[in-house]
Amino acid sequence: MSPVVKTACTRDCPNTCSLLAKSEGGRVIALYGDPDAPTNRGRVCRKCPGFVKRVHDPARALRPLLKVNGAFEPVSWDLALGVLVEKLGRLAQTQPESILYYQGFGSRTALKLLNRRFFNLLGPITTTKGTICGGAGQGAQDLDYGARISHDVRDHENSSMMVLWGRNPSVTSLNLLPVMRSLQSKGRPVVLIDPVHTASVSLCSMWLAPRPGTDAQLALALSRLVLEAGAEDREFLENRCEGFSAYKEMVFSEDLAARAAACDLSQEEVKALAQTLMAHKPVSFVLGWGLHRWRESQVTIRSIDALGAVVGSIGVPGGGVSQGFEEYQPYDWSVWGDELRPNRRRLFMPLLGEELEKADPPIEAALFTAGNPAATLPDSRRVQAALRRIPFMAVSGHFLDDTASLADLFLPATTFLEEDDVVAAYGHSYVCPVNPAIEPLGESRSDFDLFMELGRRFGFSDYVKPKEEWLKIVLAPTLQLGLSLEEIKAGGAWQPDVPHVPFPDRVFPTPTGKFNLIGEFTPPASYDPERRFALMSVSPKEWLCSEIHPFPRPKILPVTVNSAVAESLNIAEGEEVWIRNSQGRLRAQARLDPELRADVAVVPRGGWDMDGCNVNVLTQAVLTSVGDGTAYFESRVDLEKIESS
Ligand SMILES: Nc1nc2c(c(=O)[nH]1)N[C@H]1C(S)=C(S)[C@@H](COP(=O)(O)OP(=O)(O)OC[C@H]3O[C@@H](n4cnc5c(=O)[nH]c(N)nc54)[C@H](O)[C@@H]3O)O[C@H]1N2
Ligand SMILES: Nc1nc2c(c(=O)[nH]1)N[C@H]1C(S)=C(S)[C@@H](COP(=O)(O)OP(=O)(O)OC[C@H]3O[C@@H](n4cnc5c(=O)[nH]c(N)nc54)[C@H](O)[C@@H]3O)O[C@H]1N2
Ligand SMILES: [Mo]
Repeated sequence: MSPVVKTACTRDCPNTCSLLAKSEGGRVIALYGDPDAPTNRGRVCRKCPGFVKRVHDPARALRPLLKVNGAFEPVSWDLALGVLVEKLGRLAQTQPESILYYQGFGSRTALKLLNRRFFNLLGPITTTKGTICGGAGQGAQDLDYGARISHDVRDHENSSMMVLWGRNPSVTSLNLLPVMRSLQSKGRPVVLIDPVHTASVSLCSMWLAPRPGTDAQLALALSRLVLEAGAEDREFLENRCEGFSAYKEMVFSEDLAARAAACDLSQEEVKALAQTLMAHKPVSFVLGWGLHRWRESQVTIRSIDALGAVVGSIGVPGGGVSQGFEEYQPYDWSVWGDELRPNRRRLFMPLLGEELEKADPPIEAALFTAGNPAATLPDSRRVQAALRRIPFMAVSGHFLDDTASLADLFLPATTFLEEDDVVAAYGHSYVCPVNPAIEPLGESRSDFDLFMELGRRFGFSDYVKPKEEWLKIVLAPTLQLGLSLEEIKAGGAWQPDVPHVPFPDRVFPTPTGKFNLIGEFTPPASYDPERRFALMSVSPKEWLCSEIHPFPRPKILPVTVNSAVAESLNIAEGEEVWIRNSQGRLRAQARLDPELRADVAVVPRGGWDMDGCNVNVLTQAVLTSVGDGTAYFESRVDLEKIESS
């Protein structure tokens, strides 16, 4: 009989689904949902079967490769590590700041805390700051609540209404689908707010498509209608909030007509949503990461937090403005070892191209793990040019993607199906086992094995420890709460210290103990207003970020636009178009959707530059003003039919 192991998906996705992996003769032959897991309960998403193919894809790079005269040649691990240790060792002695470590978002398991520890032991090297994922939301909620703490996914069943705001659960949040269905079966509305006509629209009871980036106006309009009706949570606003009078003044500074016009919704739509909010309490607001990708994301998110306060959602069962969980919550963060190097240099990840150009001293050697910055960072051509200038670049990954192909040294990494680890989630609070379904393929090595070997070669004797010992150290805070590693490894467990309902006493970890209401709002100016379309590079259903696999990778980027707008531009379904802006242009294939807003062009994110599918050729590198996130969606474009000659 083929062995079956319990494991979990470690891909960068909020669901962190518990899985069963079946193998035969060193191959994974099936991967499916663990029916015993309380999170995904046997379900998996469209990406899951692809992971098996990805692991065994003939294109996977399974040997260390060294670039000689511009071409990769297979070398032994011993030689590869020798080269890496020589470069890092020499620079660590002379100018540690000229070493860069870049840890991507590809995999954030417990043992991956040790990657950064190695570099902290090595010296005051350069690393990154800021994020290309969810920093803006975190920063915004820290301002309001003092800490970003979401309602447990199990608490959403207590909601009388759910508002999904800038989230696409049909693609990215499988675990929310049963809750959405269950609420609706009891007559409880599930509302979607998204400028894009996504696959989630048909799963919801109401859909509002505001002008992208203007959601704060909608939230303020809704607050005004609730306050005018006297349906607000006055006790909370007056006694548990800072800044109610300034907030109220801001809310009443514009009328409904002006706000509705600003977010390009009809007054009737806004009123209908306000009525629904007032008729169904408690409301859970569930935010997505789409909201984070605007320069002034914090205004949007803080306005939604404030709306949550107005309708009485804060600190009550079935309420909340939930945005995600701290995936490092179960771990002892001191393992990172950052206190060893408090003043080291950090380059902004969202601005990496420019940061590398300016770096003084310049980066001489870099190691990239679990990231594909040449494709996933904004303004990617500038990033690529800067990466090319790094004299020695090492990449640990799975495929020779846009980043790996620029490397001087490639180190083959294992996938999660070959790893022994533990993983927590940013979409729920269940800690999951990562158990190997198969032995590492080819010569691939886990990050853990790579870094332990580097530690050994550098003589970091306290660093080099067996895996189980490190797991117990990293997980110490959780194990102290009574869970055992054996229990986690046998199928997972809920984190004991995560509340179902945060802030139940309505006291907040802010300086005053009160919830901070946003008090200032200047409508953000559009970044590139003369261009017709907001370029919405959203999560594709079939793959995750740049981990495209293994069906022949698309060689042309699909772009979806409104049908009438396409017609006015003389563009028909399937025709080729240029998507262009001041940064560059990309060839794409038009898809038409009559229900899409007229001012958006929607493309899947994560495509590779070598396939001509990398949308980040066109995205500007702009930091969010709070949280050091990346304002990918500020970029605007025009479309133009490519006339066949
Ligand atoms: N299949 C699949 N799953 C994934 C991923 C993937 O690439 N593919 N990526 C993973 C990662 S890294 C993350 S961070 C999560 C992301 O999970 P989600 O946040 O659910 O996904 P996104 O597609 O990034 O954004 C969600 C929606 O936000 C909308 N949006 C953008 N701007 C605005 C705005 O101004 N207002 C409003 N109301 N909506 C807006 C977009 O149109 C989009 O449909 O998913 C994870 N899961
Ligand atoms: N235009 C646009 N761009 C975006 C976004 C957007 O909305 N629009 N969203 C952004 C978001 S939310 C995110 S999270 C980022 C993600 O961007 P990245 O951090 O670059 O992550 P991935 O694209 O998932 O690439 C991960 C790489 O690491 C490798 N890998 C996976 N697991 C491991 C491992 O355990 N060890 C090692 N050594 N390698 C591993 C994979 O093979 C893959 O090559 O993209 C961002 N880019
Ligand atoms: Mo992300």
